[in-house]
Order: sequence, then C-alpha cells, then structure tokens
Amino acid sequence: MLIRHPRGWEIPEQAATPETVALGRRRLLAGVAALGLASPAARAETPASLTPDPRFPPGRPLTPEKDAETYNNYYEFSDDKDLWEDAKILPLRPWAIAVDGLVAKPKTFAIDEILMKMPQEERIYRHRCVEAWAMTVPWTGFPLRALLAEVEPLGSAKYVVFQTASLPKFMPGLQQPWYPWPYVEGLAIDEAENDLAFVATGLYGKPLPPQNGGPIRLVVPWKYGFKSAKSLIKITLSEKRPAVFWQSIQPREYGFWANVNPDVPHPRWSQASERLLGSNERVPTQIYNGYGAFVASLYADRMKEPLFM
Ligand SMILES: Nc1nc2c(c(=O)[nH]1)N[C@H]1C(S)=C(S)[C@@H](COP(=O)(O)O)O[C@H]1N2
Ligand SMILES: [Mo]
Repeated sequence: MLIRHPRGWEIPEQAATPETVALGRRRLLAGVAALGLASPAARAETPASLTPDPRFPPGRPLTPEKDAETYNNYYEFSDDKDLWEDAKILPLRPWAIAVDGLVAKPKTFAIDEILMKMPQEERIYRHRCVEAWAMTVPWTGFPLRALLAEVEPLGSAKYVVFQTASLPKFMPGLQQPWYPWPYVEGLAIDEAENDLAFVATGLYGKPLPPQNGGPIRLVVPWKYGFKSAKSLIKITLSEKRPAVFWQSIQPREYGFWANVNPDVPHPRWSQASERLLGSNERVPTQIYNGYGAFVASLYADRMKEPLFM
C-alpha cells in the first residue's frame, strides 16, 4: 500500500505507476536483508571489502557522510538543498536503464543486472559544485567505459547523452514548468571513455541514496557538479551534441564543457576558492578540480571551445 503524502503537488491516485507496486517489494527485500539473507545483488551493491582506487588520492579529509547526504542539489525534488527527506519517496526498485542510440547492441539493463555484471570498485573523488561548495566522498560503482563496452558504440557516436528519471508522482520540482525537463546532460565520447568517468551505485559503502542520485548516477569529478546527472534511466550515444539542462536555461552562465577552473569566474561570482561541506573551510580551487593529469589532454584540440564555463 502506498503511503499517502498529502502534498499539494500530488497527482491523482489513478495515475499510480508500477513504481507504486515496487514500494511493497522493496520493504519486503529490506526485511530479508535485515535477517542477513541479502540477495546477491544487494551484496554487490554494498561491497564492504573494497579499498579505494589508489590512482585517485583524495588529498583532503572525507566529508562527513551526514553532510554529503543532507545538502543536495536535485531540482526534480526542490531547488532548496534540504530535500533529502522528500527524496526518500523515490522508489529505487524496479529500476531500468536503457543504453541505446549509435551502438551495435542497444540494451535495457535492470539495475540488479548491472550490479551483478559490472566489476564494483570504490573511488574517493572530490566534487565541486559550480556554486562553489565542494565535498570529498567515496563512491562505489564502475567505469562508464565498461557499461558502454556492453553495447558496442559505433564509430559515428560522438556524444553520450544522460537522462534522469522524470516521475511527477514523486518529484514535486517537476511541477515548475519553466525548467526544461527532463534533466539531460552530455559528454563527448572521449570524455565518457576517460578513466575518471564513473557510474556510481553506492556512497560510503552503502546503496546510493535517492537524494544523491540513487540508484545509479554519473560522476565526472573534473567538471562542475551539474554535469553529473542523477538517477539515470537512459544513456544514448549520438552524433549530435545534445541540448543540456543548465545550458538551455542560461547559456551564458552554464556551458556544455563546464570544466572546473579557478581562473574563469562565473558571471556572478568568483571560482577561485570553494567551501568544504562539513568544516566550511575555504580552500583554493584547482584546475580540472585537480584531475588535470587524467583529462587535460582531452582538450588539446578544443581550445577554441568555452571549456571552463
Ligand atoms: N537529475 C539531476 N541531476 C543533478 C542535479 C539535479 O538537480 N538533477 N544537480 C546537479 C548538481 S548542480 C550537483 S552539484 C550534483 C549534486 O550531487 P549531490 O547532491 O550528490 O552532492 O548533482 C548534479 N546532478
Ligand atoms: Mo552543482
């Protein structure tokens, strides 16, 4: 039975989707897990024994888990940062993600199939929001490249397009019609195949909570946070550069490339430093958020593009 949340935005009951049914199943699974009988998928999602990839030293203390999970940007829910409790209503099962477009083998994956199939690893990444706050958190997941390999991208694919779930029944922010829903982001194919480009299904060794983009999200740590689209339902390989969410809203403030750079100010504020969630300490911002050794070469032939906004 669906719990009633008497909110002004709620759509009529008869519009209930299959997700409603899943809530019951999820509670059942939670009960099974509590008895120590977690499904293989649940185990794959919560890899207790992983050690963080040593190629990516965080260089900063970890952000306290509570801060990373209670201060979020997720406009489908709200444009306030304290949306984490409201986001808990998002049903994370069943969940499917389609990978299609210019690929030899388009496929829709059930989330648990992805969790079983993809080699799980942990990476501690710095995250830099364009608003100049930052965090350092342990993600679990797998390289985006590994998922793309499953569908065999064609040579004509130049861009990878990411689409977030759009579920008006659960996401009150979608009622704001001036935003160009659904939330779409994109990468050039060589960016998507870079070592750093990551798909996260966990955070702090636990399943990725909805407010952070559960059950599955993109993480591209050398770019401003808005590139890292949450709660993905579709990844499409394309010949054309997609129209992306924030660029469509305000192209002079939010570009397609959006690589972190302390020397290129946002039109309305400096990007020279950032505030660390938790301690509130201000630290200098680094070009490519400190990941230049991995990604700077991607841009050698793109210097005429607005790479840093
Ligand atoms: N679908 C979707 N993805 C999104 C956003 C959003 O509003 N909707 N916000 C982005 C922004 S601006 C940031 S900084 C990060 C925040 O991720 P976090 O809440 O896990 O810190 O998510 C990004 N991905
Ligand atoms: Mo952000």
